[in-house]
Amino acid sequence: MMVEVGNAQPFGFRFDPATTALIVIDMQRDFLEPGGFGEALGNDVSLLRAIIPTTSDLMALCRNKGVAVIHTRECHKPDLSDLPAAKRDRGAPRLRIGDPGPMGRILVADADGAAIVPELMPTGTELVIDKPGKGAFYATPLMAHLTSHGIKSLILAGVTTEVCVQTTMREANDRGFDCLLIEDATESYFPQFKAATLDMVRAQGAIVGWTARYTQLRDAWH
Ligand code: C5J
Repeated sequence: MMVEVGNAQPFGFRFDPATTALIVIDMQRDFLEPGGFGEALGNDVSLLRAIIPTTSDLMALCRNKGVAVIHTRECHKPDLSDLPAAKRDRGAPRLRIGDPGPMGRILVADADGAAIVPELMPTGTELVIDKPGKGAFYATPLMAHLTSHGIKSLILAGVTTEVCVQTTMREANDRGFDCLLIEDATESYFPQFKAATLDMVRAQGAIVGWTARYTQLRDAWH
């Protein structure tokens, strides 16, 4: 049965839970905890931690309704063969990708820092996509997985709004998915970038997709 989030922006978002998945993007210790990559880039990670409770509620809602929860992690192979020099050298952080940090090597797949924060742990059966880029479709099996499961709509959450979340949402939109971004389950180190991203996404009649608050989705989904 179709669900309509009537107060989504810029207008009502309709989806069929049977053909919908939730993608939770990069809720990793390296972005959310002190000592990780986010902090090495000079950011205040406490801003991002604030969305953990809402994201947890969103995951519980989707699990309850039988909607698949897919997680992504931005990380690289231990030999860094999937890390372009242009990415490693950008931003002049205190610690670069692959360098040893307090939580192991920064953004390397088997390091503690690349793990998803304990509060949002995937269940044993949920798909976790490791991605070397900002978008979750680039160099990953995500598209093949969504196609084989008949998914047509995506609910999105995670960090950071203007980087990996927006990139993934744009990739998904170009591939034909209807996307709803949950406003209070996504965050940026820069509040003005988050606000601008939400505006960009829903401008021009949902040119990239829709946004809604968690409670608006929950209340629409009886
Ligand atoms: C960034 C991300 N910001 N997950 N990664 O480098 O948004």
